[in-house]
Amino acid sequence: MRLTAAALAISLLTMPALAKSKGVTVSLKTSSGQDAGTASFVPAKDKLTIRIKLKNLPPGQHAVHIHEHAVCDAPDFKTAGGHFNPASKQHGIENPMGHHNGDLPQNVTIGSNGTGSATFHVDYLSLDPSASNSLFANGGTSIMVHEKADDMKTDPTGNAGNRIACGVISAPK
Ligand SMILES: [Cu+2]
Ligand SMILES: [Zn+2]
Repeated sequence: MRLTAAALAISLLTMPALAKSKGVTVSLKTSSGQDAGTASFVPAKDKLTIRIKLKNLPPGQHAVHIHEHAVCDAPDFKTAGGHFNPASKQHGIENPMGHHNGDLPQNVTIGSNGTGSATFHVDYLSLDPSASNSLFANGGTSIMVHEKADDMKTDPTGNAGNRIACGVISAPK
């Protein structure tokens, strides 16, 4: 009896708490279906911490964005739609008319071994399912890596070129 009650208490406590406090981790795939690493999204006070650990990508600087649909159809990933933009702004952290909620403050650098990582702390994205800036809004969003760097100001794409890796972000079930 005691064991059963304890197990029930643990499952009741951990299941909703997991989604709320620990966030989500998603996997990315390249255009050819290779593993491109992971992105984790963890709430921290009034901010969201985004950590990306990428692999199997070409060396250099690459834009990373949150796109508006939770769909990553290879090879071009166009089904992910444009940048996540619930506030109807223009593209770019350095654009006076910006920025999209899906814009991140830095590019990621991929080294000669094809791997790279970055951490972002942003106050304009959340995991709160009832918020308009939630990554889970309207069925979810996606995280995208591009072939080129984001210039942080050119609307609507930052001149970042083709989409080379994508991961679906959806609420934990
Ligand atoms: Cu993008
Ligand atoms: Zn944008």
